[in-house]
Amino acid sequence: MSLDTTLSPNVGSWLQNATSIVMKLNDGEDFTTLLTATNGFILLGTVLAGYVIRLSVKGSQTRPGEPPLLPGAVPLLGHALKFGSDSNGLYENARDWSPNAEPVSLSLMGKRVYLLLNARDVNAGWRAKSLSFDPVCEWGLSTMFGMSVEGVKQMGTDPDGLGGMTENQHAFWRDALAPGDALNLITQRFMNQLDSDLADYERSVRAAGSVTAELRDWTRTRLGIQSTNAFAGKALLEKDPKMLHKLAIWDLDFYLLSIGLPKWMLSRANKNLESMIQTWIDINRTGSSEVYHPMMRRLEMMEVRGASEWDKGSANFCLWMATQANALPIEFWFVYQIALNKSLQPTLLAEIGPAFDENNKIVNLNHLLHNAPLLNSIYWESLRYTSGAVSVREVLEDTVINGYTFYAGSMVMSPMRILNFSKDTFGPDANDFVPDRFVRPHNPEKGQYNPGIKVVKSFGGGVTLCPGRHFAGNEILAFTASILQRFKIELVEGQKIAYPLTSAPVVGTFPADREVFVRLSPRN
Ligand code: HEM
Ligand SMILES: *[C@@H]1O[C@H](CO)[C@@H](O)[C@H](O)[C@H]1NC(C)=O
Ligand SMILES: *[C@@H]1O[C@H](CO)[C@@H](O)[C@H](O)[C@H]1NC(C)=O
Ligand SMILES: CC(=O)N[C@H]1CO[C@H](CO)[C@@H](O)[C@@H]1O
Repeated sequence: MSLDTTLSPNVGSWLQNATSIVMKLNDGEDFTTLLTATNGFILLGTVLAGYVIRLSVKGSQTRPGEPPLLPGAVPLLGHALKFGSDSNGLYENARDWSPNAEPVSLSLMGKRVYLLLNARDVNAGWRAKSLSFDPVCEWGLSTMFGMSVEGVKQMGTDPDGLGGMTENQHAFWRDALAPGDALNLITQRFMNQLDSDLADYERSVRAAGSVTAELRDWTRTRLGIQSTNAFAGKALLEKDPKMLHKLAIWDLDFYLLSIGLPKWMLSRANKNLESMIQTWIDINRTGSSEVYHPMMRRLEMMEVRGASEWDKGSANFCLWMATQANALPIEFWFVYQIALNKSLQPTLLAEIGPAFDENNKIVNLNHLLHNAPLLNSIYWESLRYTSGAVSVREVLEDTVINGYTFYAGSMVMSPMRILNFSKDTFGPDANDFVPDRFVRPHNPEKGQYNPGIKVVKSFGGGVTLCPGRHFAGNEILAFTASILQRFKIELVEGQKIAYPLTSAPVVGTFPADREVFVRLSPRN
């Protein structure tokens, strides 16, 4: 057993210690005071400092068969400085350094992390039973979603023979959101909201002549309301109309929560989180039966396991977050790219027209999914271009992948963006946003690649492959087509082009590096 696993038995503590130091160094504050301000074993004084230095020496040596260590690890912190300030940049360094994108070792505060950088290794990682997502999930529930440690333990028990709830959630959500009746149900709930909301909204735009809006806020609100109502029923936003705004704050805070800063430094983040959990508890108390029934089913399973009301509220918050966290920024990028390239709109309008009736209500969603090739291409290109998703696993037993040994107690990270930007796969324009990438001919001799959408890994893979991807496609294509059908969308003149802010810590999708203002006016 290696020293580092004994010291930091779970993901929480290593990330906590690694990144809290990094963040503070970035703030330019005094190193020693900062160290003492953090919790976990890094509450050092001088005694533990020696211990940590020993660890980092260990961290900078590889064990037999381990992937080679990325150069540039500094004493004590390893690669943590770069990891904390620009993890995506660190993955790119590793990819550029490693011949054939073979696995690379990192040292983060003495903790070993393996990066998987090519599609074959990533797939092997997803298949390996000895690499587990469950400890990562359990850690996340208590650090970022406010569940009690007791509650997380209760989730792991099995009084009803359905298995631990961290383990069984993958199959549960896969089934609850699977194409067929399950998907139709939640899609219908969404579509019912969408048409009436956009009809109301169109009336207000007509009354005003046109509306100018910051696009990220706008998509967050308009799509966020519809999809939140679809999952929670209207009760949630009626109880607290600021919920979506609070979720946007959580998006900024989750990273601080995850690195385990001391409570006093996190009062805004905790207050915000607690108030969202409380709202989920409150709407349940009123006996609202509008909540999407699989979410209620999860609460019943928690009830059998003895979970508190608080922990059930936290579980619902977590699931709701998953429904919003990526879909909303993807919607932003989708609309932005359409507004940016004016030549796309005529083709798009011709494609989507047959899906609507004379009141601009969608009567044929299938048409949008299957007969609108450019619209679908831009959707998948948005997913590819803005994804910051990283598949994370903990090594439970020593595991061999691609001839390298991954030691128990270490972490494995597979950054999807590295695959998504591979020039081998996507060709010389892999780094550009190409709207028709997935409809153009595949013509490698001319430098034009169309590898098809299956290689876009923005929904992750393995047991944690996003179960919401079918619904996400439905809601995002329906919403985007509806606003194109109803409104002319123009960028306010004189703005610089926005790019993904790849240094931002994200749940899965990078935000834009600037605000974007658009003007909407009714068509015809
Ligand atoms: C475009 C929008 C979306 C993107 C890009 C996205 C992406 C992802 C990614 C990358 C993961 C983790 C995969 C991994 O660790 O390997 C994930 C997990 C998950 N997503 Fe999505 N997602 C989206 C929309 C949604 C929606 C709309 C829902 C709900 C209907 C949803 C529900 C979930 C759930 C429940 C999980 C956890 C799965 C598990 O651990 O088994 N997602 N998603
Ligand atoms: C919500 O209501 C359901 C059904 O009435 C109940 O089983 C569950 O314990 C409640 N959850 C919370 C968080 O109070
Ligand atoms: C707009 O999109 C078309 C179709 O993909 C592409 O050929 C063209 O280069 C794009 N224009 C700009 C300015 O990106
Ligand atoms: C460098 C790299 O990993 N390229 C891969 C990108 O994704 C495709 C499909 O998943 C693979 O075939 C490439 O090898």
